Amino acid sequence: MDLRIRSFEEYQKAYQYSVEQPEDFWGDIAGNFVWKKKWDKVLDWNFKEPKIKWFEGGKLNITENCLDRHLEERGDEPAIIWESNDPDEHHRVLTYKNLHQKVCLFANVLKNNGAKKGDRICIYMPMIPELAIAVLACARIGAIHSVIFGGFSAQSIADRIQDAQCNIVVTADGSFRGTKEVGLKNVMDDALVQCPSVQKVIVLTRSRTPVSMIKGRDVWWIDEIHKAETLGQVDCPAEEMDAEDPLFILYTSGSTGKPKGVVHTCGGYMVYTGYTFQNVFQYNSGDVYFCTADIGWITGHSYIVYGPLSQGAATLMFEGIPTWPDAGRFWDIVDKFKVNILYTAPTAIRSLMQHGLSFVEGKDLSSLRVLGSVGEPINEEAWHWFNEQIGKKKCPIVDTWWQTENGGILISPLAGITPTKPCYATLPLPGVQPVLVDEKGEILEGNNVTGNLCIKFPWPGMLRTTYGDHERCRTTYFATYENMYFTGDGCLRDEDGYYRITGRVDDVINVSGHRIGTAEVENAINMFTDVIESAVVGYPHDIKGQGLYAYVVLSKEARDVELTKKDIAATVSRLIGPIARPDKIQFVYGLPKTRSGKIMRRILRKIAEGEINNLGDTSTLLDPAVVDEIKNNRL
Ligand code: 6R9
Repeated sequence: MDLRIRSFEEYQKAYQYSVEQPEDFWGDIAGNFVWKKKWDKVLDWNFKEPKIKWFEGGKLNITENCLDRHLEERGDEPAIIWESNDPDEHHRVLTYKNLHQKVCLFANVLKNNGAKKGDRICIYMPMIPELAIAVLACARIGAIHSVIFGGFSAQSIADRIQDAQCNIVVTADGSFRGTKEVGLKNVMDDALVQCPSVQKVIVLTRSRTPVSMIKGRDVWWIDEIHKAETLGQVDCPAEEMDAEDPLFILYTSGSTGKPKGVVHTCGGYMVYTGYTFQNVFQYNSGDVYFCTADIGWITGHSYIVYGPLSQGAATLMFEGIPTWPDAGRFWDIVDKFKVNILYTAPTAIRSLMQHGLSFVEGKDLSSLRVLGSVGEPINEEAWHWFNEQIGKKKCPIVDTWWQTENGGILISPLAGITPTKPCYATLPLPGVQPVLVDEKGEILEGNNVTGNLCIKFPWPGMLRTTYGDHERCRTTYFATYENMYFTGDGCLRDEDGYYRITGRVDDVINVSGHRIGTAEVENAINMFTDVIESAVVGYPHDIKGQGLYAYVVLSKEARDVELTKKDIAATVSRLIGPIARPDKIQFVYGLPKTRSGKIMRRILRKIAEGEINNLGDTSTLLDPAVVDEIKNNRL
């Protein structure tokens, strides 16, 4: 069976087949990939433990699918097209041949520095081709990569490196973002003080930011490449991996505790990202595909690197930001490279919208055929602007809903095939069985219902565990409702059976498409010297989708209120990273609590949203007077 769905009837057929005979369906799809040895059993699962095994007994290496298998047919075609932060720096094109060579060479560098199959390798790099090369080189030798987004603090990096016990770090001196130069190696050095497991740090030169290099531990990327070349280590056989061997760890925030290391495995993840890339975007050979995400997030893993490359696509990587040198940068890139498929985030669309149409006018966007959105619910205004001003009403918009834990897109239109509706992720992809449940866990049948979104059957790209703590994986995702994966999202199914995601129903806040756990931010705020306690909630934000609103109780009156707020924000930045800085901080005398001491976030959320006349029942509060004080002083 061919991977590609070409009509709505084909979609319906594939969907039915995938539900009635999931093992046959996914076995057929997996047949489109290169395996060193075929699997013995397509699926073995229960959501109780949970235990999820796809393609058991199958042997493969994902990089053979992303690189080697394309060499003959499209070795000289672009694999990665790279656009610098600086529009005056020449762009780079890496063909499949180039990329294959560079990955093999760097894989040997990793080996020369002690890397082995199963090792965890931390990657903290700018959005340059070497980041993708490092990721693929890990996969080549069977090491498990853990990519950390460039905006995280030293403390967050240290937490992640310790959790995974990484022995090697790959980083760069610094990165460029707009007019800013951001140090990476020095942040990493601060983290490494707490990370005795790290034996080697490989440092790429990008920004020429001065860095410290520790003898015996730190080595330059370029020197190591030269060494490997001198030794003639140009080839690197792809390590034979079990379908269920881990491919990577990616940390993500939940409603409680520290971020969890979501684990994805080689076989299922490969099949799922390749299949969904083909079908959602309807990629045609020769198309230029541009996903504006950062490889530090799951969207970058699945839809800049693995999905597109396994399908032989030309994937465009952009180092900079959408608003520099001006708010027309995305459109310049589309024009320059004749981009056919553009996959971006609502927060970017809203921010560009706000700058006005002058940045769109005069740009040739006629190459665009498909537009995509991901990361958070897209509001109606942004959807229409994207459709009219960018797609000129001729490009289908695929509003793709999925999560880090899912590996790939779960609910989305197929471009040009599924009729779209503004703000709707529409229908599940083949193999995905969504259900809506009410608070009690009853399944809501039929249409025109709203509930919590769960998935009742496994799909190949789903997480297998959370690193080092399987029980946490069970309690977070599989214990809320029996025999179902719980997404944490609220959702509506309309009269046509179309799905519309309404947002998180747990204590996770989606700021500019980044998941931030309220507990994490509260813990950081509470580390500030004069803070007794705090509560963080989300509120609607014009550009970011949601902003962070912090209510803080101080032990003594702040000497300088504004400065203290800045100090608290700086503390959060230091402990988590700038992405978690609260947008608003309100000092309060107390938090609204029930008699059992539980903070009533519902009330705080309403106040932050400005709905102060509709707070609902406050009679169970220990001290209802605190609510008036908070209301009167709201920001
Ligand atoms: C891929 C990614 C996951 C959370 C998810 C949901 C929100 C993502 C969405 C969407 C509405 C969409 N989300 N895509 N909400 N419509 N098309 O973003 O993963 O960073 O783990 O975030 O993002 O709330 O639960 P991740």
